[in-house]
Amino acid sequence: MTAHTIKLAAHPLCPYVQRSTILLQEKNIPYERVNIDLDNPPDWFLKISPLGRVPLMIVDAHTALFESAVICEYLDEITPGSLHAADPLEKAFERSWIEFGSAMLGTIWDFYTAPDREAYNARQQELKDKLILLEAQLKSGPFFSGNEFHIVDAVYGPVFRYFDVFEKFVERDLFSGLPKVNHWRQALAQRESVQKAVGTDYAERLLDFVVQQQGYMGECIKDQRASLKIA
Ligand SMILES: N[C@@H](CCC(=O)N[C@@H](CS)C(=O)NCC(=O)O)C(=O)O
Repeated sequence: MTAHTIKLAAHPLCPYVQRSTILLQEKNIPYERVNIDLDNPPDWFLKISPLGRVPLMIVDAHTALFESAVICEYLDEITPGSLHAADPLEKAFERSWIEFGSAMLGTIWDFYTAPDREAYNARQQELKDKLILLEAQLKSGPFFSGNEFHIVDAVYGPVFRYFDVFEKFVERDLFSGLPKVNHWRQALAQRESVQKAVGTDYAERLLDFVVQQQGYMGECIKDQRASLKIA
């Protein structure tokens, strides 16, 4: 167990923060969490955060680490056992697909902020294309590289969580014809560390955030909420 003290500057919706908290939980590392208002960040955070982003991890009250990939690697290294493949090529392969997970988060953002139906459908097709690529990489499961949960799995837990919340607003066939992806998604949803990476109000908070973006999905959410009030 690490003897370091760890403070995590976080945000309740951030998928990159979720990666860090999943690692903290998987590796049983005690930490203090401080949520940051990203629209109005406190001065102490701005002083030590070079990019003004979360997650930011303060180790032993003096060293600020940023970028979730770096934070996850550090947490993995200071504790026994590794949540990476042991073989260098397999490890590099997992890291490549961690990068792909970040690209996917970019597409998810473009999707839920798409200004109109046409852009929304186009982004959804891009997501489907990415899911098809993922399907081709997966082995027998339940996790990305097999039986063991690795850092790459911590990256995709938050990715798939978006679609649990957006279920009513995506085409039914987004996840169809992808048996390995669906199996993996289910295994991640059942993992305690993945479940605990967000609060119980996550879904409502995320839907509110999407409405604030004033895109096509936001309008669909508003319509759905209005129809629920009438019914
Ligand atoms: N590449 C970064 C991305 C982190 C990131 O984009 N965090 C968002 C919240 S999810 C943020 O802090 N945004 C505030 C800003 O960019 O000003 C990582 O992996 O840690």
